[in-house]
Amino acid sequence: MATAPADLDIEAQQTQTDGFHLLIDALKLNGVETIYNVPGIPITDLGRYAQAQGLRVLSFRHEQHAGYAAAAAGFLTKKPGICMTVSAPGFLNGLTALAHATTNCWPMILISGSSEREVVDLQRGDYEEMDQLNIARPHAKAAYRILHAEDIGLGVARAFRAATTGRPGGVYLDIPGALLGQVMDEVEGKASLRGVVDMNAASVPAPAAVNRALDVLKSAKKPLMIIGKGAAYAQCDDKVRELVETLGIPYLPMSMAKGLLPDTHPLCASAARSLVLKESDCVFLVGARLNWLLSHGQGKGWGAPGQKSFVQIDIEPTEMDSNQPIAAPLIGDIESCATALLDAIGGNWQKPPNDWTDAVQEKVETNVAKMAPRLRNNNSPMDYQGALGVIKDIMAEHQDTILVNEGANALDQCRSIVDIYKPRKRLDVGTWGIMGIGMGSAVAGAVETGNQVLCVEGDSAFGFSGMEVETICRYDLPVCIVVFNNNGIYRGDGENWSGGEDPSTTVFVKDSKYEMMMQAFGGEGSVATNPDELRQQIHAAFASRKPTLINAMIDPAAGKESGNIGNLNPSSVVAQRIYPQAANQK
Ligand code: ADP
Ligand code: TZD
Ligand code: MG
Repeated sequence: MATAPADLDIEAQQTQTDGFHLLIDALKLNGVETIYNVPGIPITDLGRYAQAQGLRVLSFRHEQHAGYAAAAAGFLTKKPGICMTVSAPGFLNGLTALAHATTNCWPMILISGSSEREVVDLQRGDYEEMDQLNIARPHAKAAYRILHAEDIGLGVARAFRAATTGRPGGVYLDIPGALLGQVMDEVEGKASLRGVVDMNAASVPAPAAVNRALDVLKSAKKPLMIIGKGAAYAQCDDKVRELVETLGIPYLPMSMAKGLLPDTHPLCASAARSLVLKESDCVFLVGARLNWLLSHGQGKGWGAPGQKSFVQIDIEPTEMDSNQPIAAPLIGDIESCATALLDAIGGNWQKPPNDWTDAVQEKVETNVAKMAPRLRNNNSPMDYQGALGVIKDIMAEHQDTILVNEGANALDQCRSIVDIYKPRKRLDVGTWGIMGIGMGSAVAGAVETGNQVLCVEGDSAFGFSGMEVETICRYDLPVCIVVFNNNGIYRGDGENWSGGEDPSTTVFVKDSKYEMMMQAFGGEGSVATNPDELRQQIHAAFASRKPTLINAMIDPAAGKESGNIGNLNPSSVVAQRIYPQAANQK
């Protein structure tokens, strides 16, 4: 049984350990190397001791960004990313990121200190009082609280198992401050810890399901694969590639699956997206959900209703039929499913008819050729194509670079223009399309891989996490941030339709000097007014590997309202009548 330190005499203390060290050892036993953290009561010493015990503890300026870093680390490494926060407000700041991890099916553990249970539960008004466990529960895959030092091993094991096994997600672990100070016998304490065995346990599909899937795929004349970030997460890159190439089916990579196969692969149909979504008669989803990002598999862009049959690989059984009827569900992990499919195929597979694959290839070539000259302009101020033409070249030259991307136009255009060549090299706004993942993802990208990071950030998007530039400088990370500065959200030329003096709701201070934010902390800051300057400045940043921010001046009139998803905005019948300016501004 755990006891409070005051009850022990000095001699006994020599053979005791405490909650702090049991928790650190439990994390280490489960493979944790890095903690993304913001210190404060009651976890300040937990961070210090963890650092002293050989963990890398990176402190951020705001918990949300520590959390986004942990979420991205989960995606990149297939192990839970760990975020550590103080109670109530720190916890809530981190919770957004935990919900983001859960939504994206990434493993993450949010460890938050909490106040005195006895005081919180009677609502007596403790320092940073909050019933955190109950608040976390609906936003997490699982949520646990550890009350006794001897349960630390159990609680941590539960958290790792829940975060990783099956569909991954975010787990909340509530650590009342008093737990950290509890003591128990060191030998017993050590024996109470558990390392989770087979964390990402395989889940093998039933043979009948494999045969059914192959039958549906065989009967297709115009099949299409859609590969999602679940497949990138699964880290069975060679198997996925073998599956695509054996089947010979054109594929669309979802945003964070770009690079799982190089975007320049002959079967990549990204540049023929509209054609393949509309014309295909069978869609094979591999670690991708038919959610809003794919218009739920319906609507004009998907061709006539009932035209397609669906095959889907997913580790989560309830994903099947969540939007369209799935003719052949393959419930299992991607590696096991791909292996089973390839084994069942053996050497016996008839690739799809040439008229389909040729038509797709032709459309890809036409569209790529049409876009090419637009990416070569040297306009000043820049448009998105001119600036992204440079980024495209840089990513082709430096294929291990991790590209972090957020914004509206800055996101949508970058996703379609910039090719990715290797798996898990693109970190972006994910399933929610959130702004603010930028600097946290950049830190995780640099720390978890050691690779150069290049951030393409809308000026609004950057603002959500801009203060973490100090974090990037403090740890001297090889991060080059390009702020696409068009003076605002979507566009920088919005007007206040009341005629009043306040700026429009979507514009910022004109020509803001974002580069000075980097200079303030000792990094390199510069301004690029045309694509040639941008190229030169990114080359310099990559050569030095110094924290760099390039303020890239984009034409304020170049963007579209909400980028590619303006259609999701509700429309007002009154507006069309009384704000004639609205027509000019979109
Ligand atoms: P995207 O946004 O790229 O389309 P989603 O996040 O919508 O991708 O979908 C990812 C899917 O992958 C989720 O439904 C998740 O359950 C699934 N998934 C995650 N890991 C694995 C895995 N190892 N094997 C199979 N499916 C997985
Ligand atoms: N808040 C959060 C957390 N997520 C969001 N997605 C939004 C607000 C709404 N939003 C977008 O969807 S994109 C965007 C916001 C505020 C910024 C777009 O402006 P930008 O990019 O400067 O980042 P462009 O290049 O000007 O379009
Ligand atoms: Mg902008």
